[in-house]
Amino acid sequence: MKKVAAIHDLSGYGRASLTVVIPVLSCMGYQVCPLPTAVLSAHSEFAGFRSLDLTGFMSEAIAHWKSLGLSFDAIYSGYLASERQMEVVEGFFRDFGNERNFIVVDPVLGDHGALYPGMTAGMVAGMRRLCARAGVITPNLTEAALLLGRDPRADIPAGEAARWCEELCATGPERVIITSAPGVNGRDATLARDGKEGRTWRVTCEHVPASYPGTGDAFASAITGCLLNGDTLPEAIDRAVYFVHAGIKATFGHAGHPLDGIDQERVLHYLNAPLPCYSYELI
Ligand code: PXL
Repeated sequence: MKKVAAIHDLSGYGRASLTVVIPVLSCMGYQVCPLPTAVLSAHSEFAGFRSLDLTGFMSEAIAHWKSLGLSFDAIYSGYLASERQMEVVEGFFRDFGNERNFIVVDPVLGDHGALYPGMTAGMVAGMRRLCARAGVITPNLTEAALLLGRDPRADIPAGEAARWCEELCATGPERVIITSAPGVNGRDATLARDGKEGRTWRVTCEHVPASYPGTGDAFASAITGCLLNGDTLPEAIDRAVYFVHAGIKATFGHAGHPLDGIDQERVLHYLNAPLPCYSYELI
């Protein structure tokens, strides 16, 4: 059984982080080993959320894992609750990263042109350092702009995000995947650059006029599972987009509260279904 160290928070309400990461990767047949970064009453887009920072506990848990001699096939980090945590996670990458596994960093910082509540400039800098040590990073368009020091509120033309993938690759990660980028004809694009191969891929899908927190976690978890499965980079983004889009459509059809996230429970089986067709393109 392949094992994934999952460094994310546990949000009690509103599907995000570990409540998304664990079901997606378990459903794909991987053992998830959570290293919780914080416990929240609900994800941070709910006003008045309460958060318990677990930075001190993380160091103790890591020391215990080292004493157990654990190893992982993938290391996958997401929402971190403090600048100090970024250093702890950097240490984790140094201690547990090796030539037989890979590191995925989902640089959870913000969306729709703004930082999430509680995120600071120092945390953006810390996330940049973590991304430099990762094999794969999965920023949304806002996070890509923040990592590159650009204005996250600026509208960008279709095509610009592909250049951002190249720029982000030059900062360290071998593979850069940018989600929620503008595509042509009003479609949404997901772009993936393999820096070693020097190729950039694109998958587009219909734009759905709704926004659900946690879709980035569903996407990055599916990417991690697909790469563990041996998918190529374009196959992985194709499958992850297919799954997340199914989740969005399953949710968009009813009048539930968008902050509850996507109805993943109704679409988890898509993760193990054959793709109806490939839609990736080389750009
Ligand atoms: O989906 C990313 C995420 C993870 N964890 C927490 C969040 C968010 C996004 O809002 O608030 C606590």
